[in-house]
Amino acid sequence: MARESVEHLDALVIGAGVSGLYALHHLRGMGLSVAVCDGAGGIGGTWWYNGYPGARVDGPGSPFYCYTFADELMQEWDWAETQPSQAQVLAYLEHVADRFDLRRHIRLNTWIRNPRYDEAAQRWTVDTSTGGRISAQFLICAVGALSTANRPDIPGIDDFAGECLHTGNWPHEPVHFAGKRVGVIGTGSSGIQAIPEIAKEAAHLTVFQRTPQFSFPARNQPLTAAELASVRDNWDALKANMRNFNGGFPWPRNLRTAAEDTPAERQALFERLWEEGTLKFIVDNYSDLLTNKETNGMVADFVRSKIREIVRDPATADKLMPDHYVATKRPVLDNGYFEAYNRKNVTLVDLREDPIERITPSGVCTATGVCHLDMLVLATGFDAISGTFLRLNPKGRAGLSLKERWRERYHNYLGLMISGFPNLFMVHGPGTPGVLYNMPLGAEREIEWVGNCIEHLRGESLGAVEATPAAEAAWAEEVEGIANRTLYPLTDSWYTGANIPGKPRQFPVHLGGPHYFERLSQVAGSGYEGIEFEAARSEPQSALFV
Ligand code: N01
Repeated sequence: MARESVEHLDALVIGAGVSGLYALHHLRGMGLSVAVCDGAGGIGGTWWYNGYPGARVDGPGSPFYCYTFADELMQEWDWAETQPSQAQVLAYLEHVADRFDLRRHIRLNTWIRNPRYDEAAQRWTVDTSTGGRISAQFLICAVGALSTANRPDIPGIDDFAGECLHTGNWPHEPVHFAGKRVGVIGTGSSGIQAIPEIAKEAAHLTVFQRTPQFSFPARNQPLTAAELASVRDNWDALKANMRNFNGGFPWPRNLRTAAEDTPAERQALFERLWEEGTLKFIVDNYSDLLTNKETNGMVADFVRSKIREIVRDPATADKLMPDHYVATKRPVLDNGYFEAYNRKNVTLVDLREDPIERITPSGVCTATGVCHLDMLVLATGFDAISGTFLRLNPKGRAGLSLKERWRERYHNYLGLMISGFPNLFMVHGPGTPGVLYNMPLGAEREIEWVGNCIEHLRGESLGAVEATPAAEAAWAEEVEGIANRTLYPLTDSWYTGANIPGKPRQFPVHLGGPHYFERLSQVAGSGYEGIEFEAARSEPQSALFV
């Protein structure tokens, strides 16, 4: 390709989801020339891809899954439900893109390929799927923590003759279940949201469950005008609380431990939280839920008793009994999941006692027989957190690929930088609070820090910025040290990488909540401890794009 055809930018953002949209807004606002490329046909990232029936925000409640950078967004956008649907969140992101004139710097249907660092130029070069080549001083990987769908390696899966859809890559055309025999493999958040909706329409639904899940009532309901007005009136205080409280939502956690209450008080708390619904069942539960096996066991017993109350057939209820520590797999919220098993057209197959042997053109063959199906829905999750960075596989100093660098561990500093990969920043990468924090708010805060770091570099006329290996080692100890004080690492989950065969086992989420962001401030305030800046080797390339 001719040298002249290379486009020069200050920053290239990969991904037009929640993080990429804000990265564009923030970095462009700093005066940088920025473009966003995304392989999808629309903006929204995760919210563009996951349009399966029942998909909705499964956090502690609306309208706090949102950006905070512009107050007018909260004042102008009418959130309609306490657990907004995928369509509502996508519409909100479309509104943000229009409101802040982001679209002119976003290129859709454009995959980034072969990112490589040029040590002499101190810049990244990438090829695009549309035949272009871009050179950028900074590469911002806003590629998503749950964006590489996990298609299970079940023998015969490609032979299935009916429609085979993955929840994480759902078609944008209407999908019809009426009159069909549908199979769903997977009972994580996506499967549990989709199952009650598919059951309402399908002739028959067979659910293939490998691990039973703890799921709590979402209790989705309309957000009233009075509730929204109250949030708007108190937005400054609520916004401050979102930053101060664990998880990035504006409610303090319950500070009591289970041992401080009597059995009757504990039962009353669990009942109240169950009735209230939303992820508050976890957030407002006892503070030692995730550190004390006994407390966790009490909560587990309570949820199991609720499953038995809801599911009428005792044999089906038995199969639905979860046996891991509550909330050490991502807690699930549902709108009628357990109730769906009371329908005549829903069957549960417990893969622990009746494993899938293969998929045939006509259905799923388990140890005990064949289940004939017209449609198969794979709700089998994602190669989470590290997966999409590895798929991008940037090549840093001396051509070292990320796949080689991360062969055994996801080395990183602050979850934002990787030694050997100068001028590359991750958003919601391994080592950030990412998936266990309010993701739009977390993205804003991570990107603000990245912006400050870039401003520092440019202010000092430096050319490159890079984490040191020593800082990475200390960071790994910090992240793991916090995780090891909890029950999380004891469970096989997508957090630990156990859902992907061959993936290194590592708990890559910083569980410090607001403490993580204090650490970011400390690092910047100390003159970027753990980070090396390199003198500029040449005059900055003039930006050809504004
Ligand atoms: O994926 P999952 P998900 N054979 O990995 C099973 C977020 N999210 O898409 O547990 C049979 O949780 C697997 O079984 P097991 C949220 O953070 C947010 O549901 O590994 N089964 C499991 O049951 C969530 O946690 C929203 O034994 C197989 C399921 O498939 C994350 O995304 C909505 C299998 C996968 O569950 C991922 O959720 C939805 C196999 N070969 C999701 N392979 C919001 O609304 C896997 N499974 C914000």
